[in-house]
Amino acid sequence: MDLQPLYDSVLIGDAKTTRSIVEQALAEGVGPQQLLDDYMIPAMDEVGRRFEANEYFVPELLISARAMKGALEILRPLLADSGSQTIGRVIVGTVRGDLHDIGKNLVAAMLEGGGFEVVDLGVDVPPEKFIESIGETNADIIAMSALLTTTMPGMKTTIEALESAGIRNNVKVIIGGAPVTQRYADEIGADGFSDNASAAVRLCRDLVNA
Ligand code: B12
Repeated sequence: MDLQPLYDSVLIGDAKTTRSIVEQALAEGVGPQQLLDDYMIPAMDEVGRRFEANEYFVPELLISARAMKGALEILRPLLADSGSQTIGRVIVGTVRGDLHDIGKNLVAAMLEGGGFEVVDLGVDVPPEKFIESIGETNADIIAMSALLTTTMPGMKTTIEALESAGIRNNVKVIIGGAPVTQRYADEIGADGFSDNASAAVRLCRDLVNA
């Protein structure tokens, strides 16, 4: 099956076509991970490149994101469908001021698929909410996402808040999102970083020694 139209439909934000190609590809036996890695994520990267080059503007970003999210609703249960038992609990969230959630949702879905229980706090999550959630869930790991250079400092603030609350040693912290780097993770004292959702699962497994 030629899947180039999947790339094109995310790129132009055609949600209906995106969903129907995904459904058809799955029915023909194409794996959900391949659809994401080879077509859908590259299309979002191209959306970002066009935005940077002033060829796309916010409305185009929004409609491409809507197409991506619609198809992710179909893929998410498949990514999560591993049937394995819980090996740890992870709180995921996009930091304060940041509304980007496609990458965060992918990380959450892959973690569920990798056998973790996921508590998803959504987007625009302030440090207090991460801390409150540790108390409520007794999670092993906090996974923070940021897509804006202006919101990345929220990761540092959250780690500082964990320290002030005296619970920094009770929980591992991992970070990610397009502008985030290993260097930044080291700088703010995070326990791990990865630039993609599959590696995030390996990272969490290492951190809980699973
Ligand atoms: C879609 C999109 C939007 C959508 C978001 C919709 C949604 N529900 O998420 C909308 C239209 C709302 C949007 C808004 C804005 N956006 Co925007 N957006 C994007 C775009 C095109 C794609 C992001 C995306 O979904 N990528 C696909 C996912 C799969 O990739 P990802 O998020 O990087 O995630 C992967 C990894 O990073 C990693 N990962 C992610 N999180 C985590 C967490 C952990 C713990 C780990 C381990 C790994 C990990 O795993 C993921 C899967 O492999 C990017 C460009 C880009 N290429 O990044 C710009 C981009 C992020 N946006 C940008 C900007 C400027 C904005 C706005 C300020 C625009 C405006 N003027 O209003 C607003 C800000 C709104 C806000 N307050 O958050 C800039 C940021 C520039 C900067 N340096 O800060 C970018 C880079 C575009 C650009 N090139 O200029 N945006």
